[in-house]
This record gives sequence, structure tokens and C-alpha cells, in this order.
Amino acid sequence: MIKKLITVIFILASTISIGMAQVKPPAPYRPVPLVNQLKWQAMEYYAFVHFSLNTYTDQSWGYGNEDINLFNPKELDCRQWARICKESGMKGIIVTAKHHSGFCLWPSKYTEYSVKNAPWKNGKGDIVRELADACKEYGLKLGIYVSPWDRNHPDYGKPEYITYFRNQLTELLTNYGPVFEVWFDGANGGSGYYGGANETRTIDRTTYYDWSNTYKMIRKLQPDIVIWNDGGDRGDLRWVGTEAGFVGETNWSLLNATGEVTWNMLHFGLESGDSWVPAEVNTSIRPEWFYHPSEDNKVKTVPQLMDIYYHSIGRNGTLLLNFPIMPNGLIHKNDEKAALEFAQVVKESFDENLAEKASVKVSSVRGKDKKYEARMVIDGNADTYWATDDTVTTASLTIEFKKPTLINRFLAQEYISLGQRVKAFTVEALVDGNWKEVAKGTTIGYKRIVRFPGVLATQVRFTILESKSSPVISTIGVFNAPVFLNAPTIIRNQTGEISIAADDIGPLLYYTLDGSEPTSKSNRYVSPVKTEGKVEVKAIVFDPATGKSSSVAVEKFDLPKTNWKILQVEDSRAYSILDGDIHTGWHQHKDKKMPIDLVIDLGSEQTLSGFRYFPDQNMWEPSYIARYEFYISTNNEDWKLVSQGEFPNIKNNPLWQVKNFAPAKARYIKFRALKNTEGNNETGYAEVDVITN
Ligand code: FUL
Repeated sequence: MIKKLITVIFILASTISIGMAQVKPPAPYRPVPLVNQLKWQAMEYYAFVHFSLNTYTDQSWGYGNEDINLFNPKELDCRQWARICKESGMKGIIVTAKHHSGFCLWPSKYTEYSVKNAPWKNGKGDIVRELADACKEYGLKLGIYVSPWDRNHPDYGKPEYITYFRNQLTELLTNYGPVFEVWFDGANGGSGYYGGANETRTIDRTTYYDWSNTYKMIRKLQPDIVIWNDGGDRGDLRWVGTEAGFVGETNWSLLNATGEVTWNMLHFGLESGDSWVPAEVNTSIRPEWFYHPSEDNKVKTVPQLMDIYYHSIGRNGTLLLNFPIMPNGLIHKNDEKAALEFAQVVKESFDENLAEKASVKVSSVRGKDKKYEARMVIDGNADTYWATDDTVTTASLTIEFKKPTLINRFLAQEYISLGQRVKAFTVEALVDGNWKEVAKGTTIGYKRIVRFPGVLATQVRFTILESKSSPVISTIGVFNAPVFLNAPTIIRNQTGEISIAADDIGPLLYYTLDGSEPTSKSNRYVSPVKTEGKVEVKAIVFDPATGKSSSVAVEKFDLPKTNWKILQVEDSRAYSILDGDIHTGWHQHKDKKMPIDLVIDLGSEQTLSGFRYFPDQNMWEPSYIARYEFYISTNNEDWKLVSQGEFPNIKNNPLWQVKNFAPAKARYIKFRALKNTEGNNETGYAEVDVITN
């Protein structure tokens, strides 16, 4: 009897202890982020401000000899910068404490080329100090951009400069409180003032700065910092290979610690990388980084900014958005307006996670332990997660709504403290009883958001198709974000194919080719449409979820340029001026001198009555043709001048320039540039077209 009792007690005890046995969390899948990188990643969105002496000379890069007396921002107010950033939902501000010109926004004791010798506040001012104070007041973190390249310093290129550079870094990282990020621009070496030497100096980017010792010094001064470096040793973060505001759809937060870094590695990360080096997407709210009055009307629009959002934060990156500061020391009202409206749309898009009101089920749970079950992805806690057993690398999660629910965005987050794992996933929606794939993707990482046309779904299924190791998902979200119903853009390429695009991925596109008004009953646009001859395309954006349409976009295309040849030019990139896309352009070689001709064979004789020119928008080398002559010929020998004159407001408004002339037959055209807006020999074209009778 006693023996029996002991056995029962033993069985009971062991059952209880099994029930309470802790299921171990998934082991980290290395490499994993450092604490500093985790904190930085969670910031998601922060600002750049570009301000320097070259703000006063309308330049992109100062040469290093700009007159200090120009620096007098009479209305400077770093609290205005901080307020705008805070209201925009940003978490920090990185300031160009020293840009390539070498001019310092703080009174460095190691140079005379700083605010201390400027008329501003009689040399008593310190912009880094004012910004540090403003950031503190607004609860923002401070970041510092210090250009390793210094076009002012006489010692640049010599070992002595490294001491100077480190002394300056020490000042910046000691005197202004905590600094979350330090930014070392990759532009390095070249022509400069260099204390009056006015010469070109080159350095070896891999050795000159002795980065490893500089890094040690930085980490000692600021243990919580992250280092961005595009110029030498791998830092804690990486550039994404473009300043246009997007990282690859596949985005691994990994690189190798040593060895070559190709453009692809920057843009997509390196799946097999041995180090955690996540992506920071840097772009400006205007075309340029520094302020240029001519760009006051070129501030990015909300749809453009939203696109950047989905292509940066929505693709496992952070977003570093730049505000150029005006000569008066303030952010322009147009930039402020765009940033605040952008923030509003982000808020409206992601405020309500519809998954939180639904029930969530998963294909399997790690050790069947409640700690890793499905609802962890909607508990609002970034530190809890849904996980599976170690051997599981495909899994699915299904969200069941109480009633059909309109959705157009899906969000997923991996618990990256344990590494980045997912390689491929799909999102399906149950619509009218049928499963339909609405989106698919590759990597997830810290955060991934996919867009799709609105659907009225009763369920959503997220399937992880492939993962490096068992998936660990901390957050899932489904949203019904506002969609933009701006009229679409319509382009035709050289072979006559029409492409139609909307600002937003949500809505659908419909078009007509016969001049009739498009409706949601017209042709649905899904892929480029081949057209012949002259054609008038009308298109709308239509949101099936609301039944609303955009205004109608209309484009009239002349004859396709199928057989056009650009003569006397070897460069195949020249054909981008015939591809119908105003965002791609080409410049004639710099060694040419005005007048510069562009000669095109149209392939057959036509009756011409005009031409159109769209200047290249390349912000680094403005090259809009301002005075021109236009010739036609039937044999490429005898030329007839049919139009000449100027494109009057092209500098401020570089859009389509249309010129008509008396109809005449021709097979060849010669577009001669006599003068550009910059007074140099740069000649850029985004598109060139003719008007036939
Ligand atoms: C570039 C620099 O050359 C630009 O002037 C700007 O500072 C940008 C953020 O980085 O490489």
C-alpha cells in the first residue's frame, strides 16, 4: 500500500514537473545585432540637416576657401528644426558639424575656419550646442556628421591631419552629451583649397584614417554610439548604394567584416555575411542636400515620401531624411509642410492594426509552449514572439476577422536579437471564400511592409516559405492605409510600349487608346501595352475598395521612335533620351565645347512641325539647354534651320519645352545647344521628341 502511494506521488510529481518544464528559447542564429544596433534600428526614422558655408554660395560642396563672413544665419533657430523633426515622428537629428569644405559649425579650438570667426553672434555662436540643447528639449537624439575629407585644411593628405581629425572628433563626442550616430561621408580626396595650396590631393581610403584606432577612440568616448562609414573600415551601419531613398527588396542586415563590398552587397546586404551591418537609407526631402532657392518647388510630395517610407522602413532599413537649412538658419515652410503631411499619412496608415481585433492561429508552436504562441505577434510587445521548434523552417499564421475587413498592407517583424532568418514569404487573403495571393516577399528582418490593392478579406494567411532557421516573429500587422488617387503617369518607350504607373500600389489602373474617357470598365492595365503610330492614351487610378477614381491622365504620343538612331555617338546610354522616361537622362561628353549637336536619324522621312525637349534632372550636373537651334535634313548633309531661340524659364521650371515650326519633310534632325543655364559645356537631355504634322 505504502509502496503504491509512493509510486502515485512519484508519477504525479513527475507529471507536474514535465508540465512546468521550461521550453528553451530559440538559440541565436548568428550574426546577431549589438545592443547599440538594436537601439538604433528601433529609432526607424530620423533627420539629417545640411548647413554650412556653402549654403551661402548656392553650392553642393564648398571648396574650402569660402568667405567666413558670409556665415550669418540671422534667424537661426535649432528649436524650429527640432520641433519639425519631433512633429514629423523622427527620433533624432544628425547635423553636418563639418562638411567637405572644412567649415565647422562649432567653435573648434583646432581651426580658425569655424563659426568662431563668423559674424554670426559675433563669433560667440555654436550651432552644435544649440542643436544639442534643442534635441534635449524635444526628446530627440543628436547625431554628428563629420566629413573625413577637409578641403580647407593645409595638412589634408598628410599624417598630421589625422591628429586634427581625431581632435575634432574628441571635441564633438565629449562636449555635447550623448551622440547616437557618427557619420563619415565616403567622398574623400580631390581638389581643394588646402590652406591655399589649391591642388588635388588623393589619399588611400583603406589606410589613411587608421579607422580601427579612430573607432576605438570613438567607442571609448561614446559607448552607445553607432558608426556609419562609407569610406573605409566597416562601421556598424551601411550605406545602401543610392541617395534616392530605397534599399533592395531583399535586404539582409549582413556583410562580411573584411573584403570587398560591391554595390549589390550595399543594396541587398549579403545573405552569407559574417557581421551584422544593417542598412540606413539616406535621402533628401529636396533633390539636393544643401539649400538652393531654385528647389523651393521641388520638395518631395507626400506620395513620393510614402514610397520612400515603404522602400526604406518597410524594407528592413532606417530612414535618414534630410532638411536643407536656408541661409537665414531655418527649415523652409514647404519642407515643413511636406514632412508633417507625410507624418500624418504614416500615422493614418499604421495607427490601427486590424490583426489585433482578430483571432490568430499558427501551424505550430515551439514546444507547444504558451510563451511562443500566436498571440505574441499582436500583443504590442516587441520582446515577445511566436516561434516554432528548431527543425521547422516553413510555417504559417492565419488571421481570422470577425467580419469581412478591408485591408491593403501587411507588416511583419522578426525578433532580430536572435538573428535574421526568413528568406521568402507570401501573404494570401480569403476573399469570397477563395484564397488569393496578394503579396509576396523575400527578407523580413526588423520590419517588412508590403502593399497590395485593397481586398475585403475574412482571413489573411502569412506563409513563411523558406527560412535559414526556425522563424521567430515578434509582430504581425494588417492595415487599411489611405491610398493616393493622383492621376497616373503614362510613358511610351522607344519600341512603342505604353507603361502606366500610379503613386500608390494599392489601386488599380484602367486606360483607353481611342480617346474615350476611361472608367473601371475600360482595359485594366497590368503590363506594358504595345502601340503603333500616333496614339492618345487616357488613364485613371481606381480604388476598388472605395469605388473612387483619380482624375484622368492624358498623353498624346507622336510616332514611335522604333527606328531612331542617335548619330555620331558611341555611348549606348544615350538611348535613354528616347526611352520615354523623364527620370533617365544622358549628358554629352564634357570635353565637347558649345555649340554641341545632337543628331538623330528618324529612320524614315516624316513631315515635321515641331520638337520637344525635356532637360535631364541630374542634380549634380545641372545642364539645361537655354539657347538652341533646331535643324532638319533629308540627307544628313543639307541642313535647314527651322527653329531657334531660348527656353526662357527652364532653370526654374525644367519641364517639357515645346517648339513648333512650319511643316517640312525630313529624315534627320539636329538639336544644337548654344548655351546652358550654367554657362558651361554640360549638355543634358532626359527626352527628345519630334512633332509630326
Ligand atoms: C554625400 C555628400 O557628398 C553630400 O554632400 C551629402 O553630404 C550626402 C549626405 O553624402 O556623399
